[in-house]
Amino acid sequence: MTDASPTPLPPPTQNAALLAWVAECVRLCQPDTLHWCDGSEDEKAALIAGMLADGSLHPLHAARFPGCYLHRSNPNDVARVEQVTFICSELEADAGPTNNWMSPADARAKLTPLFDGCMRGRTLYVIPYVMGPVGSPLSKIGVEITDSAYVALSMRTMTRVGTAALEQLGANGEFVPGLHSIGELDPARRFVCHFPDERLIWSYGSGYGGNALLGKKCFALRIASAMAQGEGWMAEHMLLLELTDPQGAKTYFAGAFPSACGKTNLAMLIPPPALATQGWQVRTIGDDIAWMHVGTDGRLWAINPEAGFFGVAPGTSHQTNPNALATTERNTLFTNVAVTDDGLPWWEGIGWEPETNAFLTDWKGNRRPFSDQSEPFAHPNSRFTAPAAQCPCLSPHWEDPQGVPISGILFGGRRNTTVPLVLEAFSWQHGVFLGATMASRTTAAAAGATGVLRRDPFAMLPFCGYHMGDYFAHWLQMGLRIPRPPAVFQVNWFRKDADGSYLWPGYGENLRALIWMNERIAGRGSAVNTPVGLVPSPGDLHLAGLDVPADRVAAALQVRTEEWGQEIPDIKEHFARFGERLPRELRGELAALEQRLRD
Ligand code: O2Y
Ligand code: MN
Repeated sequence: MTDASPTPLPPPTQNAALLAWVAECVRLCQPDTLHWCDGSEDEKAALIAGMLADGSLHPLHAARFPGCYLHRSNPNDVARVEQVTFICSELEADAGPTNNWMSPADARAKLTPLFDGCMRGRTLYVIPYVMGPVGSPLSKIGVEITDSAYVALSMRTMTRVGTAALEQLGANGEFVPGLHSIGELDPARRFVCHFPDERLIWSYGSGYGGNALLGKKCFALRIASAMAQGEGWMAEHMLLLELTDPQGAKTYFAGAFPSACGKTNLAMLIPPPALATQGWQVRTIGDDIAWMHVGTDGRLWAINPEAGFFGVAPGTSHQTNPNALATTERNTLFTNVAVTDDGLPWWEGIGWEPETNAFLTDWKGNRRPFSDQSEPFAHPNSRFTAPAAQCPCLSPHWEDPQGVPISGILFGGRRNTTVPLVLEAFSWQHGVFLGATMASRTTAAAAGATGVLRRDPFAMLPFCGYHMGDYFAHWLQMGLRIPRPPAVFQVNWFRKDADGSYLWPGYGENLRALIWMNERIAGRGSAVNTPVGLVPSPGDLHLAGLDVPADRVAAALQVRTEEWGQEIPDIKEHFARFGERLPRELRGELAALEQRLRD
């Protein structure tokens, strides 16, 4: 429904709180036109037509990529911006040492003048959306107001938008409001502010991904994590996958990995032929975010709150992730990839090369010969926004309203050394210690230096909406509330030998670690008790058909106490940041680890 005053149409909801907030935003932002998104196909066609006309969308090869388009973001706006992402709790202490903090009053004082009149000459889109399966008791409603048609189009893929959301909201339901404007796309006037006490989001000055699609990192992680702490559930930066064994038994895993560590690849894993023949299967539930609640049966049940994938394009190929590639063959919005002269999307690591005399248009819109390799053609953080429903390996249970029961939780990261391929925690509390001390080498997913080792507890460093020490305590508390808790594992697909070569081939072969975890969960698999956890010996892994020398498998699994010893000072420094709010149980786990290493 589009409304250009002075002939207002009746709004499509009776929800007084929503109507009041929309009116307040209209007064503040002063758009020329107001559009309530209904989620219809006509609306999608109109958004696309408008963006093609204004040049913010480019058609791709219609026969090879039906319904697919390319968008180029401003070159100064290509990733999440952690340095201008704020948690605006009343007390600075409640945002904790890992978040930027601004007082709610200061945030309002800073951002109100930016929003004031910012939508003059623009359309204000009201996007009601559901995070989670429509009608699920675990799903939640958000409403994003934005002046970006790109955001309105992307939200349709990443969430369930429109009438269904307003129906679920009803006249009195609660929603998380998020106000967004691209503003002038000036990095100096860019802010992503979260008000956890009010459950409100204000984002100004960026049109890119997680800064602008407010349902994703802002709501489903930062605001939801604060809600979950108060309400006794968990909002986590986790993939969800379904493992089916040759007998047809299904086991569900959740996995936390820092940004761009292969979460999407693991969620869409293709078993190696020897294991596929035996009947092993992996199906996807989600690739980025999990909301988890304790069920009446005492298990932890998880939903994927999202409806699409916002995946990293570079490196995605038929070799690395054929399922992701197949998902993006239609109805997909590509952002900041390159394009061939005949309209094919292209990126580094896509698995095929254009002719050497071919020309490509790079992510900045510059056409140059492919032989000019002076800089990447696709931005390293270029993305595809694709509907989950198109994923060939999607689990039929991905939208089950009650979620799926989680039997195993994985914590992973990019570690060249120290962390073995897989280990099992001794207990839930030890698992929380493993999550709290996770570390990984940084990638291009967020602005900032890449290749630096940083502690990223639970892969939530950029996404925890409150004090990280309290978040650790929440995890410990949840352990007491889950009568049948999942087993916890740490994994590392990225360990290297002394020459810098990966010891483990990764990708589909990671299924072998999953199978061992499955065996442990079932009470069958054996393990060696080491100071850092329960580790399989090479003979405990299902290695049929694996083309890796035995000594390299052994090296991938090795626990070297001297390397772990070197971790201790770094973990102490990391823990020191949380001061009094570091749960004493974690201090105890650290002391116990030191003792075991000494023994
Ligand atoms: O949200 C962005 O702007 C890019 S980063 C991203 C995108 C999809 C899923 N996860 C992430 C992440 O940084 O964790
Ligand atoms: Mn992510």
